[in-house]
Amino acid sequence: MDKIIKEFLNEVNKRNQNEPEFMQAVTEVAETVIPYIVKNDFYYGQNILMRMVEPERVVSFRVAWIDDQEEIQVNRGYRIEMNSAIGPYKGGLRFHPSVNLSVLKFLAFEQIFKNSLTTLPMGGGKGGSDFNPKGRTDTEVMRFCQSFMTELFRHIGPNRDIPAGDIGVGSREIGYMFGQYKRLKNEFTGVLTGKGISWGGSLIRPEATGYGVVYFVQKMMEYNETGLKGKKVVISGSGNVAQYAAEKAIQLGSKVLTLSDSSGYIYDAEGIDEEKLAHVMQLKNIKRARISAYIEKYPKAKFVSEKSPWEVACEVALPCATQNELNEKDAALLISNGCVCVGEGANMPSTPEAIHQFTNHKILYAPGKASNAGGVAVSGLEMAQNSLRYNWSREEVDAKLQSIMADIHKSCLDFGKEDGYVNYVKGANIAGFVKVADAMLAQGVV
Ligand code: NDP
Ligand code: 2IT
Repeated sequence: MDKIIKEFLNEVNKRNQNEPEFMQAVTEVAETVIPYIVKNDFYYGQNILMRMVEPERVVSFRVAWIDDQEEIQVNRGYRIEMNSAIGPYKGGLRFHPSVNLSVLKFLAFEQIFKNSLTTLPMGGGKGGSDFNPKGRTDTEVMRFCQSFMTELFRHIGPNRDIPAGDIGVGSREIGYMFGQYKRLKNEFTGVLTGKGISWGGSLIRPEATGYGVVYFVQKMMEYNETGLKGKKVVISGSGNVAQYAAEKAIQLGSKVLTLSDSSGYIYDAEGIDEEKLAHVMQLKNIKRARISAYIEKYPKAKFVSEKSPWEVACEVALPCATQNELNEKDAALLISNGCVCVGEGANMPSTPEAIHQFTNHKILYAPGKASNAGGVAVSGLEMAQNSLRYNWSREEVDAKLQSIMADIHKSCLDFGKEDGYVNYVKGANIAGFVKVADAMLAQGVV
């Protein structure tokens, strides 16, 4: 088996040189899905995984715009249309200086499996730009978004490809891009998700990824006959996903000890409560400040610069910042300090070595494509509401989100049970694969 996997990965690597993040995501899937394919005549011999790792289409384009100093800036924009077997391409847009082809291909590839797990009809895609919104004024961000959409608009559409937010793309950016799309097409459609409530957005979409992570973690804990109440929770990041993961964890009675950004982390031993979290949201979303500003209002907390929060003892860890932010050493430290559960809010935040630590020690570990699927799931619900020309209440959307997260948990159990342990990586990868592979095989050699 190892030989078959190795040969497959060598072949993929030959075609995708210098794409380490993409190869990392493909390797994790290949290691769990190839043994399943080999055991199942229906999938064997169809070159199905090789077809899945090849994007259906990659678009790369110039984004030129003028900054406030009247300097001409040039960025690169992308859209990776990875797989449309079960629905139109769906996935976020990331604006961050680290964005490149490898990062977006890994995200688009993960998105295929994640979207399949949601049970909703969405294919996989991802896009973005190496534009850095940090420190830019609102008008600069608007001009960038308008220029970006002036090219992207011809590749997307409500039945073709429906982008949303990701790192660096929140409601402000979605608004500017939606406005430009509407001008260019003269059509008011659900072409983006994460829209504002008064112009086609869904209630609970801002909360969905973070809430979904915590609903999933709660399911894992319940399966192990425990729960989140009273548990110490360590969270990285302080953006959209981290904020709402913290909110739901607090609501369910756990003690949230940390939040972070790329400069370091804050540790509040008394716990970040709802009032403190409201202050964080004000700092991050309105003032666009750094997380270190937290200690100005709460001086009993401490700010630890240039470090990640995995050194803080906890029962539950929720990495909600970015890829490869939790390495083998961090994983070993978490486990030796008593961590029993890791739920990924970010995409691929744990390195392969860290994942081996979690699975070797048999602690509960959920990969992002399962535990952070709540965001895209509610995006799917936003698309459904746009098509219906109707809005569901907060309670209705939240109930659907909870039921989708419970279904994803069940799919992971169906395919991931291994003598007394649930391997959620295997469960998520195989469950996600089966639906997409079945659709591709039914559609001929595509
Ligand atoms: P935001 O832009 O709202 O927040 C990102 C957070 O992560 C910030 O605190 C940021 O800190 C930190 N961060 C980003 N890059 C780095 C880095 N290189 N090193 C350390 N910290 C970093 O993004 P989201 O909260 O939306 O996204 C967070 C993660 O969740 C991403 O992996 C994303 O792909 C994933 N995700 C998001 C979904 C969504 O619906 N938004 C859905 C599913 C997954 P700083 O400000 O210093 O950069
Ligand atoms: O990684 C993700 O799932 C997202 N950034 C959300 C994608 C979406 O279309 O809502």
